[in-house]
Amino acid sequence: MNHLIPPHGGELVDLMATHEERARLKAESVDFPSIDLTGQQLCDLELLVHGGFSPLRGFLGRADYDSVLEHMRLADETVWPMPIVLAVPQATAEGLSEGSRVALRDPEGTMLAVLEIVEIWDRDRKREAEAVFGSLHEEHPGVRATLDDPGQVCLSGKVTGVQPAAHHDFTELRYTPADLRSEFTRLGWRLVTAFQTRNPLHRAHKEMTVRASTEVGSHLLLHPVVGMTKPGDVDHYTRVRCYQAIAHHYPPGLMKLSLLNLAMRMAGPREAVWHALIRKNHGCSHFIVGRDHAGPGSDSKGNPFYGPYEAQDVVADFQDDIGIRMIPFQEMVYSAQRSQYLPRNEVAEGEEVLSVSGTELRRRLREALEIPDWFSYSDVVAELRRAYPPKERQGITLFFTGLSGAGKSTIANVLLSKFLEIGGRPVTLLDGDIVRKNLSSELGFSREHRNLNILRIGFVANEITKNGGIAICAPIAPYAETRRKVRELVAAHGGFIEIYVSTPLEACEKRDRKGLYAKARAGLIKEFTGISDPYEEPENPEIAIDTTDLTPEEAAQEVLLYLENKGFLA
Ligand code: PPS
Repeated sequence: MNHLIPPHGGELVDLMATHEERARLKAESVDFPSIDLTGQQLCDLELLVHGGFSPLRGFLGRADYDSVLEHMRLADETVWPMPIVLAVPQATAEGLSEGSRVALRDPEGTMLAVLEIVEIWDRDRKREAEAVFGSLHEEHPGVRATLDDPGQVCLSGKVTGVQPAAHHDFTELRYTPADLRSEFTRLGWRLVTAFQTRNPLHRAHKEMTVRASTEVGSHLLLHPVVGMTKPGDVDHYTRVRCYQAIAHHYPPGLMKLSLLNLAMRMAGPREAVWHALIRKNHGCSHFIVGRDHAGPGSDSKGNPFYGPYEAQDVVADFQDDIGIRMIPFQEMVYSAQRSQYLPRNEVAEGEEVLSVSGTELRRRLREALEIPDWFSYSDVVAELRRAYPPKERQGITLFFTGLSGAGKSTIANVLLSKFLEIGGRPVTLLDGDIVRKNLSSELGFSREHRNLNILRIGFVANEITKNGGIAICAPIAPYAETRRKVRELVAAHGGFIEIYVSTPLEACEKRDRKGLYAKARAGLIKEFTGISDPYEEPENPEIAIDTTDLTPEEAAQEVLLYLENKGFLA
């Protein structure tokens, strides 16, 4: 069958303006209204302009949109499964009219393209989510993103590229569809199997991709997504370093690595069809579809959003129309007995197979535990260890909360000295008073201002934690919701330890070191926490300390013992 597939196939759309057109559009654009593109729109635009989304020549109009939602085809019956729309908030759409032109800009304000608006129409996000994801389950990341998207009004029409999107990382690995096609011709690669991924690759993937390409007698394109993937995935910088490491373990001359700036939707089977089409546009003849392709896994009850091989069934129905051959693949597992990988359906009954899940891998990285040789290559693991250091080298935020006079600043200052003595990590103290003097001097004590103050502290603490430092924060932070937001932000990048200094109001008031309680009681200070303003007690702090009968040294030791116990101190 292979000889039936035209090499590096199909017509390729190129929406980039010529040099002269570009100069003209730039001059004319002073009168154009502008749209600042979202992350997803930036990715979509890049693929539209370079033909990764061929045959599309712009953002979808209503008739194509309806047809795509309905049966994965454009209105003219061409296969196209994903609604590629330029959806903007109502307020942005006001003042725009059909027949006018708009400048599409990146976050730095550079005009990347011009859209000639042919149609302005309203999208139905609920219907769209249901059609694209086959679900309205709010835990599905794609469903949530669609329903929460502020873009309601769609602008469709002809797109003209003015400036290629700026990428400053791994530039040598970013091939456009035209680049890849001519590269394959130059190399003499007639058949090319593409492999899509959003994860670091290990031995199982290498075995699968080599087997798949060998099966059909093709070369191999490793085509990882570096645009937008599932929230929580390994960042693409780390992944690409891992791909570069694993590249050395492929047979020489078999594989090429190229990065794809795609914004994934996590739409499972429908997305698999889209991926296949995109790879055909990049000059590939074959496409591997494995287990749960482009699926977001399972919901919190453990129910998978898609069947493990559902994507294969759908791609099978469309592959002839698209003009690419699917190579369906089972999950690869390791047989200890045979010391080799094999597809799960080739495992003999009773044969023991080994595997390491993503969660287990992260646990081992976090705790600096062994990662077996049969699972991955040492250079890939070394890259992952650099990105996921063990707890003793991770950044930490110590977030104190409690009433004024509870002892937050005193303990925080003792800890500052202790950490400086221990050394190894940079330490920053973000005490309530310090922050109010330097970061939040214009803020008062209304609920709104307190929340803003805490979110600023959270932002700085997150930056420090991300970069491996220790942030000691000691505000009152009276509101649970804001504390939760800060936790959510920081916990993604390192340790977040909430320390509730639970010293009761009576003890704080008795101390009244700053004389503020007396003033508050006398009505001279308004909105004073505990007296005339609320304090919401933390329900699940990592540590709670009542300093009524503790010395600052004793209180600080409780925190240090906790950190030691959790592995944060070497
Ligand atoms: S908050 O609620 O987290 O934004 O407060 P924070 O930034 O920690 O500021 C608290 C310190 O400001 C002094 N102060 C007040 N506290 C509470 N309520 C009112 N109305 C108020 N006015 C001034 C007080 O000294 C707090 O310091 P600490 O270190 O907590 O005693």
